[in-house]
Amino acid sequence: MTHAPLVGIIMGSKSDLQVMQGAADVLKEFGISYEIDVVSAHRTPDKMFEYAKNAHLRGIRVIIAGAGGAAHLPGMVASITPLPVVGVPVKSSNSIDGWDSVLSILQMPAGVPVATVALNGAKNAGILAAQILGQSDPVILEKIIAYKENLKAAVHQMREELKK
Ligand code: RP5
Repeated sequence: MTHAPLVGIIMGSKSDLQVMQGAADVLKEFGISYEIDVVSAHRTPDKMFEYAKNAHLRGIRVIIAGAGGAAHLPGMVASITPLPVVGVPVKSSNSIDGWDSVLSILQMPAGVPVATVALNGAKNAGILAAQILGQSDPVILEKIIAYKENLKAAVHQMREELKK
């Protein structure tokens, strides 16, 4: 992406990339600039603090944060940044079916929201970030409207195929 990034995608480990790539792919599809980085709440807390403290000053408008296990990254980033944070619970291999990741990200205290998507739901995180940006950018909004039209058309197609 050539423009200054509007969305910051961060994850607790490079092992989360396979899932988090889903958010990047959607943003690319919508033509939205993003940056992507590994920021660990537990292993690089200073970097996490610095990232969350400065992201809005660098022009980032939405943060998508993914992590697995004791997934504190999205919540801790949300506690520092004024930006909306979309949290992606990543099912890490040693997890208890991913519930650890889901609950760590979902169960935030009142006052510090994280918009939590489904387990491994990075694609929806990308769409949600686009929708947030679309509220102040008519070009992105049009793309989201077209995207939803395509979803509808795909279901119509399914119905037609069933009739055959
Ligand atoms: C979390 O622990 C990461 O977000 C990742 O989902 C999980 C495993 O990390 P690695 O051991 O693969 O670095 O911090």
